[in-house]
Amino acid sequence: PPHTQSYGERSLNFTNPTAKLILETMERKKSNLAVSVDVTDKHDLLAIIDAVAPYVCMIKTHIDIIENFDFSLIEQLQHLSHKHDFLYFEDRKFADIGNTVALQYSGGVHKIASWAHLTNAHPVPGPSIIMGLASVGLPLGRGLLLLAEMSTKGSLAVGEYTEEAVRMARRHRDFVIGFIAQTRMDGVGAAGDDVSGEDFLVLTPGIGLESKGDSMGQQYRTPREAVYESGSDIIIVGRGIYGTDPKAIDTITRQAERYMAAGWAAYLERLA
Ligand code: 6AU
Repeated sequence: PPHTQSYGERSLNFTNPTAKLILETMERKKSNLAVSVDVTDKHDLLAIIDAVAPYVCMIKTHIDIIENFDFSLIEQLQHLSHKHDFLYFEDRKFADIGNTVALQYSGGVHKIASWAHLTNAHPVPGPSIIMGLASVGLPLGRGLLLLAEMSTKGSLAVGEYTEEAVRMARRHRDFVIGFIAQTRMDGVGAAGDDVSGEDFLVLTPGIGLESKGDSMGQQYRTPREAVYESGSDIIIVGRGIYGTDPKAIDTITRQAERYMAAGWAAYLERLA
């Protein structure tokens, strides 16, 4: 089963170039940490990325929350990813018909497909959302994650919905490389199909070492609970790292180092 293989070995389980690059980067940097930098000022965004980048395999953005966005920011983001060897995941959570998501993914002011290696989508519209996004992303070698589960209290993405999300992904392995989920999804909802050797990446948000949640329904588990107990591949950490003061760069750097160590220790424990 994939979660007992090393990240490096698992790059051979995928044909999608972004999936391979993610796994090779994790192996090279010895990091299964993605930092979610949910700040609204582009200067804070760039400063935090520059500080945490040595400890991450991936930076997750919400590019539409940036107040002072202009396209030169994208060039600066790309400079940082080359300097520090990590990938970008734009957490856009597409959820519309194929034609609309293709336009949202390729166009507008953000031109997400031109710079984000990875993005995500809600499976709620059915397979057409994958077809729409793949029409833009596949020729560029991009990857897609489906939201099979959510970290929030009362999430509707459970049971049959989660299983159907996995079946949708299974039919589009060239583009859908994994899930936003709280547990492993290989073989879920297989119903007689041969899924031996199946490998999906599992990226898990809702990670915190101190807090158990926030006042708006977010729920946190530790890196060890996610990676060792639930078989997650990448931990996504936001406020646990950047806290409440985006200018406190030294604290942010120390926290990134700490979450990286916790995530990697849980992975080594899982392999052993
Ligand atoms: O660590 P936090 O709580 O500060 O931030 C978690 C980040 C946020 C959410 O938009 C995102 O992870 N997220 C997602 C994603 C990544 O798709 C899904 C989910 O179920 N829960 C969640 O928090 O940027």
